[in-house]
Amino acid sequence: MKQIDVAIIMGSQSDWPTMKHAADILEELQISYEARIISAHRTPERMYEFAKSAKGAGFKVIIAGAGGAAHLPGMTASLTTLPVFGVPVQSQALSGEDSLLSIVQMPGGIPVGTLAIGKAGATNAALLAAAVLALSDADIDQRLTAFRAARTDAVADFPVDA
Ligand code: RP5
Repeated sequence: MKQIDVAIIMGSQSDWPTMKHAADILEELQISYEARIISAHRTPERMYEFAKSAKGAGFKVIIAGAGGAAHLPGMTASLTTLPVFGVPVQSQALSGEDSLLSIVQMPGGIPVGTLAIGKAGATNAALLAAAVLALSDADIDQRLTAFRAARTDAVADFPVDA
């Protein structure tokens, strides 16, 4: 069975438009991933099963997105030693500040690498996952380096009128 490097998990189907930005980056960098809906409060047993078996299944990094009282990244991190990157999804009630604080304020001992709210966070979670994988994969390192160089090349020296 082919090993999949990154698991993208999210609390709800409604998180997918945000988390798809992580998937898009991983596809661009030709990094294998699997995206799943896993809710800490609606499907806690699915979360437990996934997190306990993720390392054995060959995943190397977990990207976890959730909104509101966003327990998923922290609970997942408590059940595995794989690196977990948390993406605060923008909530309707509090614009994602609730998600951010829920994910970022982990007590010392169980780390969740927390990204920005929304699209930027999902994008950067994928780039961080790529950076982790690039440490032991020269092909990914090359593609990530080229990705970054393209962003640099895209910046003009001088502004122009729109
Ligand atoms: C969280 O509740 C999810 O991560 C989602 O961001 C939020 C709202 O979920 P839905 O009510 O849209 O399913 O568990």
